Amino acid sequence: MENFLLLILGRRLAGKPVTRVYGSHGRTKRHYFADYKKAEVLGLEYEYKAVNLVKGEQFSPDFLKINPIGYVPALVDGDFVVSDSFAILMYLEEKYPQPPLLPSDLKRKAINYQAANIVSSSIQPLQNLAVVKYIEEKAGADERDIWAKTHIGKGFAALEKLLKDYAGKYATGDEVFLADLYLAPQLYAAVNRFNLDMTQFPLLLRLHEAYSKLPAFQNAAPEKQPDAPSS
Ligand SMILES: N[C@@H](CCC(=O)N[C@@H](CS)C(=O)NCC(=O)O)C(=O)O
Repeated sequence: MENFLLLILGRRLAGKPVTRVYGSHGRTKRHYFADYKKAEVLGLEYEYKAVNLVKGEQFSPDFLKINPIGYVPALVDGDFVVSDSFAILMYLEEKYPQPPLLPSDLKRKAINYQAANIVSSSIQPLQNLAVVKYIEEKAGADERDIWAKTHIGKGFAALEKLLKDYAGKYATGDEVFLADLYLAPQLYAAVNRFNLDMTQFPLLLRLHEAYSKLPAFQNAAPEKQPDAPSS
């Protein structure tokens, strides 16, 4: 497909204004589904536009107009455009405050920010498509895998320690909050894409299992996206 704009997939409500989310099913790279996960939790109708990262559609002139850095996710709400999962989530949070994405307790809120940032700043960028592709080209597939597992493992070891005093059914209690939205796709990637040995991270493994039982998370899984390969 030449032009991602032609890939109008996902749900639409005829005649109703819709929020549009640009994303990727993420079969071969990180699964940042937090953006539309939030929409799934809220039950918002949105139109999903697939951007094929392996084919480089993120660098097409049309997509670069939406997000000049060439990353998904991006959100278009009417004539407003915003990119980066954190900015998208905070925008949706303020626009639709219920159910809240953060706990009211100050300290738990801070732990949510910390966990989300460990994923988005200290894990995900090190295993992003462009990075692992570069390492594979320079040093081969084995080095690529070692690199990815090392950096995911380092972040997971920190998260395992951080969350042990806060976790309930989910990362910071018995409700799904911001930290869970970041952890779920990172755990999914670690298990399904990088085959990380999760026995070292029993708390995170338990959270991964808990997320897999939630319908909103199931709907946001890469294989459920309209552009997921059938095999
Ligand atoms: N900080 C950004 C990171 C976005 C990002 O790295 N997106 C990846 C997919 S998960 C991407 O578009 N990669 C394309 C590439 O590496 O060329 C966010 O949280 O939205």
